Amino acid sequence: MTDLAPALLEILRYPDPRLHTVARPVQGVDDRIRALIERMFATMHAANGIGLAATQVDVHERLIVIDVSEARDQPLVLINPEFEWLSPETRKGEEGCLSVPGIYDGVERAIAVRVRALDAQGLARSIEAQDMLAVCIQHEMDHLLGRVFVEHLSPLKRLRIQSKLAKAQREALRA
Ligand code: K1U
Ligand code: ZN
Repeated sequence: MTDLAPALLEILRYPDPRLHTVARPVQGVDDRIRALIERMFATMHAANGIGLAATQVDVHERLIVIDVSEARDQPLVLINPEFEWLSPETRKGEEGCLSVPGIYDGVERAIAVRVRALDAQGLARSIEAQDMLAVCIQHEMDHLLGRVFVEHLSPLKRLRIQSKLAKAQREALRA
């Protein structure tokens, strides 16, 4: 028997207004959600990302997949995540986003977090994270609130990014 690879999902691109939708809680962790999780991991890996929020694939439910490991063998699923604690200490680090391709800039984030969430079996977990995992969780939790990382940057930087992306899109259409 051959296992079919999960179908990839389309990732919304900034400034698509759907990226500003606030996600609603997942009502039940069932086979529909588990199939979505599988497709989100496949989509994230195919795009060489370390995280993906359901918002980015136009599903407006509180669901995140993450894998910050080098070997891509430490998948983390956060369903209905809520912060329990954010460290008062912050650090500015470089971020990217699969919805804002080719743009990287510094964002100030808490250096450690604790999050409560359900896993893919529907079990409640409390996860402590630091370094890249903590940054990635904060970035993805922002997506669920309809926030894209460029909204942490100055209005001037945001304008420059928007025109750079519009130019790239015009060139792609002409090619
Ligand atoms: O949400 C996303 O679009 C995924 C995003 C996650 C993320 C990367 C870096 C900092 C915070 C959150 C990405 O995976 S962007 C592409 C990427 O693989 C990457 C970019 C910069 C550093 C490390 C990874
Ligand atoms: Zn992102």
